[in-house]
Amino acid sequence: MSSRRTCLAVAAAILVCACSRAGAPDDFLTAYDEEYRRLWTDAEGARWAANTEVSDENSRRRIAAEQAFAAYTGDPAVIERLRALLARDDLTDRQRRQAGAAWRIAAHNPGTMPETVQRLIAAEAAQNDRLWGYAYTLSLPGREPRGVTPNEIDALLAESRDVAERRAIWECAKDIGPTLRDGLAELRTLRNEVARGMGYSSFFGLEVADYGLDSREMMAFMDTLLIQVRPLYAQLHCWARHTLAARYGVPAPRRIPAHWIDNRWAQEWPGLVEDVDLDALVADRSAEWIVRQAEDFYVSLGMPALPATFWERSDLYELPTDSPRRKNAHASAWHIDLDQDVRSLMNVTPNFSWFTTAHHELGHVYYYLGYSRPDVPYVLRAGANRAFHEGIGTLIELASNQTPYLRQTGLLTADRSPDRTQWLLSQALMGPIVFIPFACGTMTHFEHDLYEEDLPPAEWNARWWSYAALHQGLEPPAPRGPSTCDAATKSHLHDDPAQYYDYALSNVILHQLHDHICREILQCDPREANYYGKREIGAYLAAILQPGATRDWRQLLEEVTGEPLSARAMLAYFAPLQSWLEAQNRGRDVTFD
Ligand code: X8Z
Ligand code: ZN
Repeated sequence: MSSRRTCLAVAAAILVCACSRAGAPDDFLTAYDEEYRRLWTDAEGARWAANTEVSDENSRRRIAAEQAFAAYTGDPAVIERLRALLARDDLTDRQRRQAGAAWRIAAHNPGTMPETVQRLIAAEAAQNDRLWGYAYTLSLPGREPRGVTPNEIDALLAESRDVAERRAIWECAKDIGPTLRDGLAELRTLRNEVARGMGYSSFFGLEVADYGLDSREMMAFMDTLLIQVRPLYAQLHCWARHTLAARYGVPAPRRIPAHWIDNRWAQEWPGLVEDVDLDALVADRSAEWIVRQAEDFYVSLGMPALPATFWERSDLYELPTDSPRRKNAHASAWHIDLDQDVRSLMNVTPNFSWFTTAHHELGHVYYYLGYSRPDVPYVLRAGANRAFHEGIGTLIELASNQTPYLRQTGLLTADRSPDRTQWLLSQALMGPIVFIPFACGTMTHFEHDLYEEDLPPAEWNARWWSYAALHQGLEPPAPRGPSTCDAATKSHLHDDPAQYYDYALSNVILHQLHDHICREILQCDPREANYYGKREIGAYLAAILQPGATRDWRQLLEEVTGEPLSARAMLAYFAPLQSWLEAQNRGRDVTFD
């Protein structure tokens, strides 16, 4: 390890000497880009191995590769060179973006505080193993405890109509929380130390800086979105708590008990619309069919078939229950070599959630392939911003949820014609109207306080539930004891930290794109769109994907949608639900706070 570190330091010194003469930013940026790509490929490959097979050996390799990556990208000499570059006023826009991206990479692992960075890398790897090595044990009332996978937990919540049983399943899903608390506290301290050492308000501020915003500006936008969505959310919440209370034969409570909802965090509310049984649509298909069908969607838009290596190297399906291998249970997409080595890690089983998730993940993969072109430097092979990256996949998720497409795939048979309002209701419950209170409210406010306020672990659970009550109108099945740590059950806090607002913003952006596509290309009602086979849509999307991070995201957004960042299109999409819900809720108090 140390010899590699020395070699890299020497290489960095040569780079700095060779490039410190005036007028040579390109020499430095080109040399940086090559080295960045080489070290990224090693680190990403090692992270892939550690996520597809949790083991001490994979963890050790990951730490070594990440330390090598950090040693170069955060080398004090590289940081100085970047600082000097960014102070110049003669850089081209491209050079400034390259240097800015390299600066933010350095800010995550600055060699100016090597011990903190080393501890952070080791702590991240250890937390990953705790998170994905965890084995859930379910103790249902009157039955023997047994091991369950996250997919099984989700399936049980989707099926059970017994409230006591649901509570046991929900509590089983939360048992992992306390095992992650100390690790998260350590990560928070180290992440903040690094970010503050580089001049950011906190680690939250460092992550937000990718958007050209500070923490306060991001939180102000989150609060605006919450206010905009609230009138429809309040109606939806009121309708849902009455519908669920009737299902469980009890009076409607003011807040929804979390174990009544099929999703472990109530970030989406499936299974509530009797007319729209989405899981039944894919129940007789195979997991393989689901992923192939998602690829077929993109190919129909004129995008290339996925590289053969995607199918050879990805890890797409759930492991058998008795498998000794432990892998990451969450869906993700990977750009291993910043070129054609693209992969996805999923646990697909035939249900509608994995059907949409497969479309979502391939969105990331097609974004990777879109900007992997010679004129996009490696360091700018990223989304216009992170929300764009999430938005493309979620746009295609929305497109895959439209009835004309589902008819075309044969999933929705000719004898079934779901009511349009019920379909839209289901989309609101599974999409942004329910998601934004979780994403902008509970998650982002909690992570903001975690980092910006250094919230002590003893206060985490109370803060988490106070946000869940305020924004989602949610409460735990019973008061949570001092040993619980429910926020820590959300994997993003550990391995995708201080970035959850990406998903909220992606919903806003994707609706802007969808609105534009429906108006300008398909000329159709946005709720009745069929993208399938429309190459013009593929060309429109390719123009967004191909520049990667070489363009300013605000300019790009205005150029491709005709408007700045705005929830207008998203709210217009769901507007027809407002009067229907108001009629359903007549005479009920829709407030929950
Ligand atoms: O984490 C994800 C993606 C990762 S690429 C599957 N999502 C968030 C979540 O699951 O919490 C998508 C929507 C929100
Ligand atoms: Zn995603």
